[in-house]
Amino acid sequence: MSVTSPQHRIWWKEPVEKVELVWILIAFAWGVFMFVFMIAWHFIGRQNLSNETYRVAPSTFEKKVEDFAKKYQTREEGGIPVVKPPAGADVYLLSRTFQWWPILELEKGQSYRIHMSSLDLQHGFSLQPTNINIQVHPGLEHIITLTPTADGAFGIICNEYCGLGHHTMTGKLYVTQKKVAEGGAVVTAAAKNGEAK
Ligand SMILES: [Cu+2]
Repeated sequence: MSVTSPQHRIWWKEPVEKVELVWILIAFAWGVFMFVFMIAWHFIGRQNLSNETYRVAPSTFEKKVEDFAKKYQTREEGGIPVVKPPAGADVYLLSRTFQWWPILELEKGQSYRIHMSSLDLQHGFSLQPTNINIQVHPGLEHIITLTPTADGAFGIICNEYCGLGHHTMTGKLYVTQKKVAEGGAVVTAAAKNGEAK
């Protein structure tokens, strides 16, 4: 049996069925509502990272990070400085092909302002195994406020394809807990950090 031709030549120009129109309007209204509601996700369910962003020249940012690393470096791992800023400090982390620099060491329960920027291409900061992601652009300094709630060693990976070495672009973030030693002195878990998991 062959397919029969439509009865009328202009078969497609029909008025929109009322039910279809209602559904289009509902879907459109829902889309508009969700667009406006995006702001609410900053407050509900801790979903979006609230951040501040400023313009910065890559060379200026590089200098800031180097000064920061020099000031608070505690040791070195594989040629990369491990930097432990004081609680509440401004913390700097730079991304470049194909590296997150330096290694950071923060204290659990303390809030830090993390400044991030890229020296070359767009990279994606992704803190593993948590669900914290932020796009990092050259020329822009992104600042997030972070309060670690768990201690241990966290991995930083790049989740924005940035070139041939993208898959090797990893970094590290240690979160240590303040401990009171037997002698009463305050030590941090960082002391045995070389082989932190
Ligand atoms: Cu990448």
